[in-house]
Amino acid sequence: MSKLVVISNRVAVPKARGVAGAQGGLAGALNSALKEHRGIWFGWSGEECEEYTGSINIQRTDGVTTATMDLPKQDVDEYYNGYANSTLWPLFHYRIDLTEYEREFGKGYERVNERFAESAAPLIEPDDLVWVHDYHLLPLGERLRARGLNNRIGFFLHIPWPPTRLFVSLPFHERLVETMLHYDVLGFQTGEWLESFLHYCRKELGATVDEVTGRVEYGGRVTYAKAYPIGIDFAHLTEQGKTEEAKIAGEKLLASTRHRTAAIGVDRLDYSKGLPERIDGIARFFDQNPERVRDLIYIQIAPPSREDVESYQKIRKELEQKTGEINGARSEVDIVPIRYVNRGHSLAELCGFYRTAKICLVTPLRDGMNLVAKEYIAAQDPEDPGVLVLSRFAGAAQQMEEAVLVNPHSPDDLSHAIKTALDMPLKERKRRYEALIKTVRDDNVQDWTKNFADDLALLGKE
Ligand code: ADQ
Repeated sequence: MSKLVVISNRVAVPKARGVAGAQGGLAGALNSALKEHRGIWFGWSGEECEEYTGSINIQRTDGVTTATMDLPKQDVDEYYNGYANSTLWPLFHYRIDLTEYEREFGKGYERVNERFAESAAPLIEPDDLVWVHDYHLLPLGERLRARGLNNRIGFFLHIPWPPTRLFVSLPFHERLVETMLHYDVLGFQTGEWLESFLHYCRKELGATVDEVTGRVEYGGRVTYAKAYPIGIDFAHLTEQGKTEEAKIAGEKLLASTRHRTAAIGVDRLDYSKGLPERIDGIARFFDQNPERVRDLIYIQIAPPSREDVESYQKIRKELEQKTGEINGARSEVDIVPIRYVNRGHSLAELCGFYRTAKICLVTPLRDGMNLVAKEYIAAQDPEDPGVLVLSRFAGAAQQMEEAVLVNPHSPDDLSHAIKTALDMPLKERKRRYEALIKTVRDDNVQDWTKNFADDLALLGKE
């Protein structure tokens, strides 16, 4: 029987799941996938070594085999902090202003992708399905093919694919996309990102593209590109929401609000998540509705990430400063309107917080999908559900139209959405919840995995 080999930048063993949120939504999704198939998960250990040796460390934890390698500091600087997180991440989130085009980063990225290929290839048997994840490893499929692998190899991009006009600002953009066309299946979060990718292939590469089936023919190879919107592990989250830990967390939050409505935000501390813009929206709400300052308390949970990258240090300072300003201007003896917590929480605790908070603000400026939006809905009490305020620019908005959709750049729009959410009658909250819970429950991560793996096994196989 063929096995599933998952390759991503980092691996996260099941017991570490949800602890710091550092791995983002990817960790939970992949652990579910690997438990179902007889899987191996390969990636960087997160550790630095003196010199690259190519040796791998294999472990078996809770039904999942993980294989990891260490990388030297120069690789981490150029590939991870450099090309992945200072070039591709900002560019793919439409932040050309933050994008760094350093030659050394590009070289480091190619070198490390070659290292991934070298170390992963011996783990792959002829019939295995190989599933590569995310922007760190765009060229890996081509590198594996260069080592003679004829396996079915698929790739899923967790973040947006930028419009062609932005993407062409990347030096050697053709080379990068040409390498991607060595995968058999390319997955995107939404139809919008998929369309941008297909547009690029047709317009810039001159590939033969069938927009309906996603078939792309280029250089004698055929690749299928499709949208596979990622979901959450609904059953697991529901279970966690019923635990004593969740109950205690929810009660603790409720007690601390002193009869005010709690609104919550849960995000990795990242400029794509629209955090300073969100705080501006809350400030605007207080300015426009001074009589309601005592009605609302906002809790922002945002553990730091990628702290070695300068733009991440800046966003942290900016958020702390903005929060401080609002609290300085609006606190009273018994109220601090914004609470900013910068540490990780278990999924059970998050479920407790989600259920207690009557409003959730998910307002990224750009986001591949956004799993927090889905987790919040999944954790609600069906008899008294809270309101999701969701950015139009999150991939999730394409499936979750019954949320209160906002333009995260506009403080007025945010302020208006907060007021709408605060005043929404129970009947309307239930109507929206019932529509939203359907997609969150039915389009879950198990289906996502199955859809991708099924297509990877069969799509376009001649
Ligand atoms: P992320 O950018 O990390 O993921 P998101 O989808 O919101 O964004 O996932 C964040 C995950 O981290 C959620 O599961 C959340 O519960 C968890 N998390 C956040 N803060 C936490 C905290 N303080 N403690 C514990 N857990 C915390 C990337 C893309 C997204 C895409 C996912 C999955 O950027 O667009 O949805 O991958 O494909």
